[in-house]
Amino acid sequence: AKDPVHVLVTGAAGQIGYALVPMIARGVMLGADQPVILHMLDIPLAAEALNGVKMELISNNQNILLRPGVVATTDVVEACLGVNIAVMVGGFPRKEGMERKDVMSKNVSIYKSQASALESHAAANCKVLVVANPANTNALILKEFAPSIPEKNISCLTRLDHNRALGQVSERLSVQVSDVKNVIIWGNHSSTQYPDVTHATVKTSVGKKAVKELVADDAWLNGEFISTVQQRGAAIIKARKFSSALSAASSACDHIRDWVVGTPEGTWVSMGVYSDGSYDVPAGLIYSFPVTCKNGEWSIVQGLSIDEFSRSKLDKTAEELSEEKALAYSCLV
Ligand code: NAX
Repeated sequence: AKDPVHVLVTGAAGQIGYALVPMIARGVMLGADQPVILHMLDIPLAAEALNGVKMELISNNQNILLRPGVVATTDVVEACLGVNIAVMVGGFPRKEGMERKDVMSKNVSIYKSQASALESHAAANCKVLVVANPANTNALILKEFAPSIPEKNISCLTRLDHNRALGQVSERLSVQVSDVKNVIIWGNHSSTQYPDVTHATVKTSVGKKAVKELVADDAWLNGEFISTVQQRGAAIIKARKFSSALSAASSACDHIRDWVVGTPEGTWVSMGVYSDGSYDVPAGLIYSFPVTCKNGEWSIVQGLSIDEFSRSKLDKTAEELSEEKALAYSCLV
């Protein structure tokens, strides 16, 4: 039998946590043959709710992967002990009337301290996925304060946006979403993100076709398509009165699974990763790029053509991330 993998979920008593932990327990993230030990962290205010989640997991006999155990705690050190994969969902939400700087400051202090706990107590080569907003900048702070975790191991979630873009194309063309591939989310997980279909394709009965050619409506692709993907999170809040949870949880599983198991040949996905200056994106930002994964490592897809329209979109979202970075650093002093 395989050795169990320790998976940390922070904010596990929250909405996304409640959708995510059963998925992990059922093998959606790492496969049905991979035993998992779940480490669930939340704050003292949510301790009772967290314990309730633990009770539900334990009473669900189908959760065979959980037999080795569930850790539910409000102690960040206990939560981080020996973790191989950390999914950081806990954070401070923006509340009505709060300044951007105040929200940033709360999250900077959370991610600074959780970085230190992971740095000291996680397993060597721990992979980190930050989901909590501002996801890219929280990941950057985590990277800064966990210097012994390789920067290649720290990422943020833009796979939900990627999946939303695939979904929009599949609806528009009335094709299976699994036949659509190679959309790209560039930049920030915010409304400045750039969902790009320039290189996206659809599998058809007569071979692979470009999405641009099949849709044949640049006004839609450069307009409504982009804004729908950018605004999808807000639309779901409006409809559901809560933010997206099941799609966020399922995308987090997609992100980790592809990272660990590898992306299929000829397919790339979007991940927020530490920029090395590819595509003239400033180095030192956590920015969403097209990546392929192999042997547990991602690499940025190189050599894609970027037209003028795309260039300005890539730059705009980079600018926002540079501003967020400056704001985050101003909270540290
Ligand atoms: P909830 O408010 O339901 O849950 C958050 C949980 O985090 C709460 O239980 C809270 O007690 C806990 N928490 C707060 N501070 C903590 C700390 N220091 N340590 C551990 N736990 C802590 O929010 P939910 O809807 O689950 O969303 C979680 C985060 O995901 C939010 O920041 C949200 O903005 C972000 N999202 C990111 C997405 C992405 O694609 N990157 C999409 C979905 C989601 O909006």
